[in-house]
Amino acid sequence: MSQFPKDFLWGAATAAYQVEGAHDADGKGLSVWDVFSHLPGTTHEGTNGDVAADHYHRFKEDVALMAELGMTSYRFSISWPRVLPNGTGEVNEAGVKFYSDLIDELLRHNIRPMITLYHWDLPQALQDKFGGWAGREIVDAFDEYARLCYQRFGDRVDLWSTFNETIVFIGMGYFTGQHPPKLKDPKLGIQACHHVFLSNARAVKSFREMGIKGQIGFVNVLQPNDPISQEPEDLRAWEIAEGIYTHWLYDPVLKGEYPHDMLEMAQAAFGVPEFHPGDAELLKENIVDFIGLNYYKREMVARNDDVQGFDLNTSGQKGSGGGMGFKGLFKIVKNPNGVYTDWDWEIYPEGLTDAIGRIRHRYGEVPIYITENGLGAKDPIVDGAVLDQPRIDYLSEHIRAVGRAIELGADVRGYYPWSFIDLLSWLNGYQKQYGFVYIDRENNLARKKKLSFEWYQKVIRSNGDEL
Ligand code: BGP
Repeated sequence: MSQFPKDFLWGAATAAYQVEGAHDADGKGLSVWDVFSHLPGTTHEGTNGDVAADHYHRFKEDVALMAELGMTSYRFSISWPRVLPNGTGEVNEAGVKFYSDLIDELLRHNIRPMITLYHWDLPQALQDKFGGWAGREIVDAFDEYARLCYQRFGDRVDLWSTFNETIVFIGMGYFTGQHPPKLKDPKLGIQACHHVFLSNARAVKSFREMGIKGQIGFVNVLQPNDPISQEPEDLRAWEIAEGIYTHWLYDPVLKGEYPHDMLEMAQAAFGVPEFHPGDAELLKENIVDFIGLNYYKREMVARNDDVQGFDLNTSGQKGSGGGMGFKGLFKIVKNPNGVYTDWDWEIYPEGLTDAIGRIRHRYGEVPIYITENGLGAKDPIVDGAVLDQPRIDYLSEHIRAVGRAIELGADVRGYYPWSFIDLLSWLNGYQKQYGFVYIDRENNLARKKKLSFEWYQKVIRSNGDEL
C-alpha cells in the first residue's frame, strides 16, 4: 500500500529562462540573465538561454508529453520581462497570451499548474533603474507584477509560489558574484535579501486581498548541513551554516521574523538589514501557506581559516571545483564516505527525510511540496536510446525518502522532479541534463523520451508503489 495520499501531486518542474528560449520574441524585454549570459566568461562555454528548449514555440508538444507521462501537476515560472518588458507599466499582451494558452493547454490535459513568480530572470530595466533587488522600489514593482499575474491567471491557477531559492540568486548575485548582478558586497546582499522578504510578504498580502482561490508559498533550497566532526570549532561553523542556509531563509516567511541570533550578527557586522517602519508588521502578518523544498544534496561543514569564495565544478569533471566557504565562518568539505555526482554533489537520499524532519521540528506542521529534486548527469546514449538508469536510481531512492517522511507524519502534498525536459543549467550549459525528455540539439531540438520517462509513468500510475 502506497504511503502517498490519494490526491498526491506527481509533477515535474522547469523555469522560464531555462526552458522557453524566444528571448526576444513578441515584445519580450531583456532579463538580467539575457544580458549576463552574453558577457564573456560568465557561463560554461558561453551557453545561454536564447533558444533553450524552445518551449515557447513548442509548448503544445511538451504538454502532450506531460500528459503521456501522467503528470498531474506542472511547476513552471513566469518570465517577468515577458509580461512586463520594462518591469512595470506597459503590459506585453503577447507574453500574457503565451502563459494563458499554456495554462489552458495544461488544464485541458488535467494537469494542475503551479506557478513560480520569480525564478531569477529579473527585468534588466529594473536592474538599471534602481539596482534591482538592492533598491527598495522593487517591493512595489514586484507587487505590481504579482497582481498582474493573479488578475490574468488567478481564475485558473490555484498553486503559486513567489520566489525560487533566494539563497542562490542573492548569494551568487551579491556575495560570490557568479550570477547577475555580479557583485561581492555582503552588506548590499543582506539588504537586497530583506527586499525579497518584503516583496514576498506584499505579494502574499495582495493574493489574499484579491481573494485568489488557492495557496501561495515560497520555495527554498533544502540543504541539510552536517558537521564534519564533533570538535567545537566545526560545530560552531555548522551552526552558522544552518543559520544562513536554513533559519535566515525560512524564518521570515514561515515565522514572519528573522532568527534573532543571526540578525544580531548581521547588524553588528554590516549594520543591515535596515528596517523601515511597518516592515516588521508586514513580515509578521503575511506568512505563506506552504513551503516548497528543493532538495539535491547535503553538505559537510567545517571551520574555515583559509577558504574565501565558491569555486564551483561547472564542467562535470569530478574534482574540478576548488574551495568553497566564507573565511572565518564555515567551509564546505568533502564527506570521505560520501557518494558524489560528476558535479561533486553528494547523493544522500536519507538527507531528504531528515531535512523534512528538521523543518517540521522548527516550523511545525506546514504543508510541504517537494518542488525540485533530481540528478544532473551526462546521459549515456546507446543505439539512439537515452539510458538514464542513474537518474531512475536517484529518483526512486528520493521518492522512498519522501514516503518515509510521510510515514513519520509530514504533510507532503506533491513531488516535482527537476526537470520535466532537458534544459539549460544556469552555469553548466546543456551538458548537465536532468529531464525525462531528451532534446536532440543536433536535430532541430527534437524531443525523445528517455528510459526514465517510462519509469516515472509507472511511478505515477501506481501512486508511488512501483519504484
Ligand atoms: C536549482 C534551480 C534550478 C536548477 C537546479 C539544478 O537551484 O532552482 O533552476 O537549475 O537547481 O541546478 P544546476 O542547473 O546548477 O545543476
